[in-house]
Amino acid sequence: MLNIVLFGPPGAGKGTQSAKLVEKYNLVHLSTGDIFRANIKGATELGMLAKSYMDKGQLVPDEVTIKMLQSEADKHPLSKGYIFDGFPRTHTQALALDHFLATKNTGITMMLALEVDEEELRSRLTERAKISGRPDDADPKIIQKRIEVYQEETMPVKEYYASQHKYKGVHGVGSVEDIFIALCNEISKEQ
Ligand code: B4P
Repeated sequence: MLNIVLFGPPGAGKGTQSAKLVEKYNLVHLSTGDIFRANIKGATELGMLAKSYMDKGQLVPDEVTIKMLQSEADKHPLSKGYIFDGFPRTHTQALALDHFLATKNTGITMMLALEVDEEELRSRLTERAKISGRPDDADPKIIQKRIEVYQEETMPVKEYYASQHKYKGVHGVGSVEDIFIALCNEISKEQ
């Protein structure tokens, strides 16, 4: 199986690149952000809970996120592999993901990380706010909070995969196509 963690700060282009990668490699796309937003739209109990964190730029609690991710992954038992987009975002989530994949006799192949500077992130999210309708993009203070949460809670996940020699960083500024080619080059080294 090809199991990829697509990693990067808010607005790095995880969603953008995942869409292209799932098509090329025929993988199942699991985006925790997208699943939360679908639940918010459907006004489910999970959606209401997630919204209360997301609107403040905070992470949704691990327990809820992990349970939701596993139940979504279980809906695709015949998959050739997964792209985990925006998950894991904490060390606890990373451990849970390894444990979950081990029960299926598989594991993470690699972490692909989109490396983008803060200035560019702020500009992209502010731009996206004009069309996304996302409350977490609309307020510069919330964008700043998301970047800080990323640095404090999510960055340590990089070390977790780097220590297993699975971290592959890619420069995430440039055209969507050029970044996609760089990601594909990293994947081809593993195949
Ligand atoms: P996510 O939905 O994961 O979203 P994101 O980090 O904001 O964006 P992404 O990196 O996917 O950027 P995109 O491609 O859209 O998270 C939202 C929230 O959900 C989190 O803050 C958290 O509260 C919660 N959450 C999610 N997962 C969680 C977890 N595991 N645990 C706890 N909480 C969790 O790109 C951004 C913009 O840039 C777009 O407008 C795009 O068009 C543009 N863009 C992309 N590539 C570009 C390029 N090369 N050049 C210029 N612009 C580009």
